[in-house]
Order: sequence, then structure tokens, then C-alpha cells
Amino acid sequence: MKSDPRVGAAGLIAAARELYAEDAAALPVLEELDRRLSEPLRLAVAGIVKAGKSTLLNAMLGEQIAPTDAGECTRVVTWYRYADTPSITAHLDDGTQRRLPVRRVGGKLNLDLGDLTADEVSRIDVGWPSSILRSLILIDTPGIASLSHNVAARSTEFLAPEERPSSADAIIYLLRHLHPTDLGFLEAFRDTAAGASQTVNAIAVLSRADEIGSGRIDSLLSAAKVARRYELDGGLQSLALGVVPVAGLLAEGARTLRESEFAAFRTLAAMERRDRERLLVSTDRFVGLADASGLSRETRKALLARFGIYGVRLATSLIRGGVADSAELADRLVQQSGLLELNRYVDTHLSLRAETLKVRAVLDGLERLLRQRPVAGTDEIRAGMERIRISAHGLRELSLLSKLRVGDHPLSTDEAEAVSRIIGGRGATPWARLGLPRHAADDRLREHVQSELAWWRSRNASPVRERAAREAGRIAIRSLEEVALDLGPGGESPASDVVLLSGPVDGPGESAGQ
Ligand SMILES: Nc1nc2c(ncn2[C@@H]2O[C@H](COP(=O)(O)OP(=O)(O)OP(=O)(O)O)[C@@H](O)[C@H]2O)c(=O)[nH]1
Ligand SMILES: [Mg+2]
Repeated sequence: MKSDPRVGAAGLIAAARELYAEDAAALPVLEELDRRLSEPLRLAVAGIVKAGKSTLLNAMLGEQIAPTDAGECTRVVTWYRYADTPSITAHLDDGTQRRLPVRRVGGKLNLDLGDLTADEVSRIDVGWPSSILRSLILIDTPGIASLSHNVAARSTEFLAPEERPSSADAIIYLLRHLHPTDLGFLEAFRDTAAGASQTVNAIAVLSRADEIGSGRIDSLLSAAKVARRYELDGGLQSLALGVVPVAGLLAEGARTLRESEFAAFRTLAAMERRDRERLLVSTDRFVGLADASGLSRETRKALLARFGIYGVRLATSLIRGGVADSAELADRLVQQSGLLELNRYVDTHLSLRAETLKVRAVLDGLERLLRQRPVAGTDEIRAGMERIRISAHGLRELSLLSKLRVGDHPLSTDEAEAVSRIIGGRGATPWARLGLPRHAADDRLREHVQSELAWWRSRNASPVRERAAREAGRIAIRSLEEVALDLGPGGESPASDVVLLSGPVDGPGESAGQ
């Protein structure tokens, strides 16, 4: 029978609570670890100032909740978690809490600190009835490398503190041009908790992707090329799982598209071709022209703010191509924005591994506490942690994956690539592990898993195989055995109880790494 690492970790926290019963400083740490274990995965959105973090978070939520303009709130770490009714709570540095009013203005949540200043607030907690928050806690963070040292320090202290594990289980890191600050931060995040283990939970996003090709209609293709280049030779390889180009503003606009906006796009699409081209030639022209076939300057300005010039051009051209209603337009714009690809990354690398990532973070936190506040009688807890680390296959996969990512292994390049794929380096779905397309038939998956198993077993049986290579092979074999078990002998596919952003289990499949 498989033992549940989460139950094991919870047991260790309970045991530690008894040992530290008299220690007023240790108890809150243990309480926090316990909470972390039972809550959804904490996914933080990070990046330098104005990288588009809050906009992307709104796109993921499908609502305009996170404040995107200047203002005090963009300087505070803000947690978005599931609640049946909306609520906003400010946690102050002095340990007290204050409820803030929930007000929406023009579709946007108006996050207002009132008479508080950002410097007094340690974090804001927003409770919101959004389905994605049932499986993830999303955390918006202030810009790294902000002009205000205070603001940047808050993010770094939260995400990559020196003296304890990160408060986030995983991050989406937004970058626009690969800047030394980006690499520096990702290195710090990687090196927080247990050595290099953080390489398996950072996804890089090439943000504001529509601006890369100056908003031209092929902008996202240019962005995809840049992202690929960064992935291969930007020094990012050992720091992030991949680089996904995303036009967050377009995704946010599409997911919150209003009928009046659809009508405005339709008006643009119906204009005489020459007039339309003249109008869409540049941002300045788009808002500058006095008369534009009945679209007021205010309307045009609003469209630009919500979709960017790329989004306006794309929406118009899609309508001209036959898109007939606002729901279809929204779908098509979301598809073009890169958001779905990002969702797939989150699903296959993070959501499917949520339990493991949480257990790992909690064990790191517990270990840190035992080291910093030594007391008698912790041997059993330490032994328990070791048992979980050795026996929980998900943890062994993660630890091997991070070693492979930083080149710390004795395998040949081909073998390392194959092991990495099998243990979930391209996503934890069966087909990603087997290197097959997303929609491959179950029978084909079964056939592949058996032939890979046979190959790895015979490879590992070689008497001259190095110990570390044999161990890596053993982990790969175990992963394949689990895939085989999940697939069953035939018939129905097993149902997943993980809530995924992209709906039914979806993997990077054919598009992986393109
Ligand atoms: N063209 C374009 N503009 C974007 C995109 N994402 C964000 N922006 C714009 O960039 C500005 C900053 O966006 P935010 O989402 O507030 O960025 P942020 O990283 O949260 O900023 P701070 O929290 O202040 O560091 C806003 O004016 C957005 O409209 C995008 O994908 N494309
Ligand atoms: Mg922001």
C-alpha cells in the first residue's frame, strides 16, 4: 500500500507541536506549516516593475480583480484565495487585521487601503468566488528591482528569503527582456529552500508578448521565437521549466470582453478597407484621428487600454474572417494570447504535482525549524522526514529532476533527456512522460510504456552501470510503472481528481518545447 506523504508530513508537524509546546516562537511556524499543507498550492506571480503581473493574474482569474495601475496596493503582496463571498482583509505589520470594503467600479475591483499606507501592511488577503482559486492560491507581488527599495525588498523577502524556505510553492516569473535582475532573482529563488530543488517549480513568461513585434499581427510569432531563444541560450535553462510567451492584456480583455466592445470591433471591421488600415496604422493614429466611422475617441482610447493595438487589430481581423459573436471572439483571442499554453504548463508541471510540492516545502520548513531551535527528542521526526523523502516517489522525481536540470548526474545527454521526460520534466501527464502527442490513444500509451519499461529494466541490469546512473534508472522505472498502473490493463482511462485550468487533463503534447 502507498503511504500518503501528506498524512505523514501532517503527523510530523503534530509530533513537533508536542516537542515545542512551550516555545512561543516555534508554534506559529508549525501552525503555518500545517496550514500550508492543507491549503491549495501557492502560486506567486513575480517579475520586475510593470512586467504585467497583475494583468496576467486577472487574465488567469477571468476577472479584473488585481489593481493594475499605479497606487498603494501594487506595493503590497496580495493573496487571492477561494471564498464563497468576496472579502478583503489587510494584515498589518503590528499583527492586527483590518477588513476593507469590497467595491467594484466599471467592472474592476477597487482595492483601496483607505487611510493605511503600503508600508504598514504586510499583506492583503482577497477572498473571491473564482473557480481557479479552488485549486490554487494566486499571489500578486510588487515589482522586483523597483525604484523603491522597500517595495522590491518585500517581494524578495516573501519569495526568496535567505533564512527560510520561500513562502510560495511555485512561481510564474514574468520577464520582458532578459535582464541580469531577472536571472539574479531566479537564482535566488532556486537557492532558497533545499539547494537546487526550486528549479522544478518556476515557469518563465515572456510577458507583454504583443509588444515584441510592435503590435503587428504576427507579434506573437516573433515573441515565440524570442522565448525559444531565451529557453535555449539565455542562461535560463537551469532556472525555469520553460519560457511561455503571453500577451496578458489581450487575455485579460478577452476573458472579460463586453458586448459594447464587441460592437465597437464590429464597427471597425465594417469600415472601408483603406480607412480602417489608415486608422490601425499606429497607436497614435488610432486615437488621434478626429473622425473614425462613428467610434468616438473615448471609445477608441478605451479599446486601446483594454486590448492594446495588437488586440484591436487582431479582433478586427477575426471578425472580418467570420467570427460572429462575442463569445467566439473571446475564445479566439484567448487562444491567440498564449494564456492556454501557460495554463497547460501550470497544470502539467504544478497542479498535477501540487501535493508533492507542498510536502516538499513543508519538510524543508520543518527541517529549518529543527536546525534553528534544537530541542531534545527530534530524532524520530528527522527519521520520519527521511522516510518520506525516500519513499515518496513524487519527491524523488522532483529531486532527480532538479539534479538533471543543473547537470548534476552521470547520464549521457540522450539518457538524461529520456529520464527527465519520464519523470515528468515535460509535464506529469502520461503522454508527456512517454513523449507522445496529447491525444494519443490509451492502447498506444500502454504499448509505449511497456516497451520503455523493458528497455530501462535491461539497461539497469547491466553490471557495469554506475551507482548513480542505476538509481536514476530505478526512479524512471518506478515512474513508468506508475504510468502503467494508472493506464490499467485496458478499458476506461482513470479519472483525475485534480482541478485543472485547461479543463480535462491536457499536456504539452505535440507543442512541447516549440
Ligand atoms: N501591450 C500590453 N500591455 C500590457 C500587457 N500587460 C500589461 N500591460 C500594461 O502594462 C502596464 C502595467 O501592467 P501591470 O499588470 O500593472 O504590471 P505589474 O507588473 O503588475 O506592475 P507593478 O505591480 O506596478 O510592478 C499597464 O498599463 C498594463 O495595461 C500586455 O500583455 N500587453
Ligand atoms: Mg501589479
